[in-house]
Amino acid sequence: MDDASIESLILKLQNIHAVKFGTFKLKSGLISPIYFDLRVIVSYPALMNEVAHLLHKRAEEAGVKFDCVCGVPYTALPLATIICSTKEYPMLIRRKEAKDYGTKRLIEGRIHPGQKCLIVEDVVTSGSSVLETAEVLEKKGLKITDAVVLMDREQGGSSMLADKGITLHSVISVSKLLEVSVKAGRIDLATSQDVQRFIEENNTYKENGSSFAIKSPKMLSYGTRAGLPDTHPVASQLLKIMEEKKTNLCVSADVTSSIELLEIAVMLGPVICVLKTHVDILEDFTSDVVSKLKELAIKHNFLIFEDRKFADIGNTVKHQYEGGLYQISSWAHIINAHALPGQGVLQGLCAVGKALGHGCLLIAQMSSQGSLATGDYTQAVVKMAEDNSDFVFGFISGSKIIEKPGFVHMTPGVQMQTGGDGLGQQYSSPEDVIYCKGSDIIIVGRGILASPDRLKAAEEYRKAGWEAYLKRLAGELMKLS
Ligand code: S5P
Repeated sequence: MDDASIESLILKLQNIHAVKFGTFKLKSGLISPIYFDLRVIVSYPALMNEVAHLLHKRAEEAGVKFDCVCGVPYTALPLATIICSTKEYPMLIRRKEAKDYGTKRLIEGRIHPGQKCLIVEDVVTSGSSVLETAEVLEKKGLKITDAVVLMDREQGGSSMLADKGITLHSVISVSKLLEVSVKAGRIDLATSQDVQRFIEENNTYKENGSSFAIKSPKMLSYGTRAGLPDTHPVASQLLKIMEEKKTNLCVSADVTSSIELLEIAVMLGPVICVLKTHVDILEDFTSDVVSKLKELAIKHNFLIFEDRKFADIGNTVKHQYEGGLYQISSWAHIINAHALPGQGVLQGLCAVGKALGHGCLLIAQMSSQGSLATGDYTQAVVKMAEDNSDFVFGFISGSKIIEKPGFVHMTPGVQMQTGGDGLGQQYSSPEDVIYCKGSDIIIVGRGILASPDRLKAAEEYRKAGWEAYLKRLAGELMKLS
C-alpha cells in the first residue's frame, strides 16, 4: 500500500472529524488526548468506498486467504458490505442484540463450517470486540485467522489477538497518524508526544496481567524516551536526533588544530549525534571556530559537547563556563562536571546554562584504570543527578547506572579492539557498552581519529553501536514476552 494513499486518507479522516485531538473523557473515565469517531464516515460515500478498498487491499497484500467476511458491529458492517459487494465475497452478519432477543440467531447468512472468515473492524484498542466476534463465529465452526482494521491504536490489541491465533492487519497505526499529522502541520510535536505517551501508558494488554510488558522502561526506544514527561529538553533533543539519524555515536574530536576540528565536523557530522570537544587543547582557538561549529551542528543535526569536566566551587565554574577565552556557554549544548565539589558545582553551572537551554552530564564513572569514581561515589552521583534534574540530564559512565529512561548514559573508552593506550585508558567494544552494559551512547576518539579513513571508521562505529542497540531492544522484548 503506497504511503501517499495512506497520508491522504489520514488527512481526509481529520477533515470530517473522524479523528480529533484535544481532551476527551472516554467511557472508562480516562482522559484521552485523541478521539476516534469513525461512525461519521457513513455520511461520506466516497470515503467509505476508499476505506473499504484499502481494507481489502491490506488483506490482499498480506496474502490473507478467506472464504467470507464478517464486520464487527456496527461501524464495520457497512465497510464489510462494500468489500463483499464489490469483490463478491459471501458476507456474514453478527447480531449484537441477540442477548436481548434470545430466540434470534447470533449470525445471519449461510454458514459453511470449516470456511475461513475474515473479520473487518474500524478501530482496535484492546482487540476485545474482534475477539468476541471471532469467538461467536468459531462456535459455528468457522476458522478465524486474520482481521483487518482501519485504525490500530497500538494499545496491545494486536498482541492480544496474536496470542489467540488472530493476525491483525491495520491500514493505519496511531504512530503513522501522528507522523503524518505533524508533517502536515495539523498538530504540533507536543500534541504528538502527548498522544504517544497516552498510548504507551494505556497498554490494555499489560493491564490485563499479561507478561508481555511493552511498557517496561528497559525496552523503550530512544524516540519514545525523547517524549517522556521527565526527559530533560536537551536529552529529548538528543534522543530525537539519535532516532532520526540512527546513530548513537559521539565522536571525540581531540585535535589541536581548528581546521582539523572543523574538517571532522564537516566529514563526520552526518553520522554522529554528538561532537565532543576539548576546546582548550586547540592551539589556534578563535571565536570564529565555534561559530562555524555551531553552524555545522545545525546543518548536520548534532549537538556540541564541551568535555570541560568542571570540578570547582560554584562561583568559579560559573566564570569558567560563561567567560574567559572560550565562553563555553555561548556554543556548547552539553557540558559535564565532576560531582566531587558537591551541589555547588551544579548550582554555579545551572545559573548560567539553564536559561540558555543547555544541559549537563555528571561524571559517575571513568574509563581510566584505578578510577576512584566507583561504588558509593557513583551512587552519590546518581542521587545528585536526580536532585538536580532540571539541569542534569545524564551521565558519563561505563554502563547504565539508573533505570529512569529520561537520563542518558554516555560511555567513553570505546574501540573495536579492547585493551588500553598505555596511559591508563581502558577500551570496551561498542557491543559491550551498548548491548551488555546498557549504555546509550558510545564516545569514540582515537578509534576513529587514528584511522586513515575517518569517515569509513565512523560509519563502522555508528553501525556497530546502532546494531547493539537494536539487539538490546529485541533481546529485552524476548525476555519479557
Ligand atoms: O572517563 C572518561 C571520561 C571521558 S569524557 N574517559 C574518557 O576517555 N573521557 C574522554 O573521552 C577523554 O577525555 C577523551 O576525550 C575521550 C576518549 O578518547 P579516546 O581517544 O580514548 O577514544
